Amino acid sequence: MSSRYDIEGLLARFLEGQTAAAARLITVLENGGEDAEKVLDAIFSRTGNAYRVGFTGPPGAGKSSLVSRLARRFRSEDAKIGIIAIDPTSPFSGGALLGDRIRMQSLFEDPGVFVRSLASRGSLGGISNCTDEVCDLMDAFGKDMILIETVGVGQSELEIAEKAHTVVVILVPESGDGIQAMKAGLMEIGDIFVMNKSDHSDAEVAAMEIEDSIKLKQVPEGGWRPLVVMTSAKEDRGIGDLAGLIRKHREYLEDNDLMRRKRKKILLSRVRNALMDRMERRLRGSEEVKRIVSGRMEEVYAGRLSPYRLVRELDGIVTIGRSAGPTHGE
Ligand SMILES: Nc1nc2c(ncn2[C@@H]2O[C@H](COP(=O)(O)OP(=O)(O)OP(=O)(O)O)[C@@H](O)[C@H]2O)c(=O)[nH]1
Ligand SMILES: [Mg+2]
Repeated sequence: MSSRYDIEGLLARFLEGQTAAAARLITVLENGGEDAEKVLDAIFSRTGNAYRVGFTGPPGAGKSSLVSRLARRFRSEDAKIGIIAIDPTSPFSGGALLGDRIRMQSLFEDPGVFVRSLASRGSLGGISNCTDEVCDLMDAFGKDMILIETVGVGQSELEIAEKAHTVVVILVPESGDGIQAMKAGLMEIGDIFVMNKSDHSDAEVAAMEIEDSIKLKQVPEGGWRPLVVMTSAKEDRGIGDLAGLIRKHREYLEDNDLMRRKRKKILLSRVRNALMDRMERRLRGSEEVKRIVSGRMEEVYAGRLSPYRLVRELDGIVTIGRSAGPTHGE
């Protein structure tokens, strides 16, 4: 199969540190398929160094504003930063619901900050299908820290906990966010809770509510009890405190050998997912399976053959792996 891209050329320029090549390779990853796999194979040995921080919270809480402030802060300490902003796919949710959202792309002219938006899997928010892969690419590109912003509206954003070393949950004083956060399971995944927009009244009370619910949380001996910090991205306050807490959580993971364990866990689940993905693609693409299934369905409809029996028969007949189907993203 001929490639749409000059992968070798792009990789060579990527290894020279060319941002344009990195951006192009992310597009290759987003499109999936054999090209994406080729890229991932080539860069894998260079990954495993970047520290990933996930930011989640309700729409408009100030995630992008805070991530931008933090990125500047880390840059002043000379860290190379990658930012992944996961945007809702639907054009409808972009306007009214999200209001005057801050777009990060335009905020940075600094080549030490690499910003990329990815389309989310769900139309309201959550994670993108290729978050791990794009993190790998930024990691291999030499980024020390990767900041990932997801919109916390459903369940899928909880997956950020499997991709980030530290999860920061951003809440705002208004609209009973604290209660919402607990309901949505954010309480379980947050390592750090931020009460942003502390320039508004009620921020202190709201932060104390969060503190109270964290006190009730069961944390095993020697485990991490989430910390709370108040910030104002607008007035540039509390950013140093937040950066300090992220560092503290990182030290906790390092001191308890949790970084290595987390990496192993992530890699194991990636192998599982890639395997399932591949098997499914092959199965879907198999003409033999299609032919046999459609040929026998009348018997199933008539009640003479159970679905399970049909699948057992298929299991014996089909050699999964010979007929590769269309690859994902095509
Ligand atoms: N008063 C006040 N406004 C803020 C603060 N932080 C962000 N904002 C404003 O809140 C609005 C939303 O900020 P964003 O940073 O886009 O929020 P977000 O969480 O990234 O939003 P989505 O990505 O759309 O979910 C913008 O108008 C910001 O200027 C803050 O600390 N105080
Ligand atoms: Mg945002």
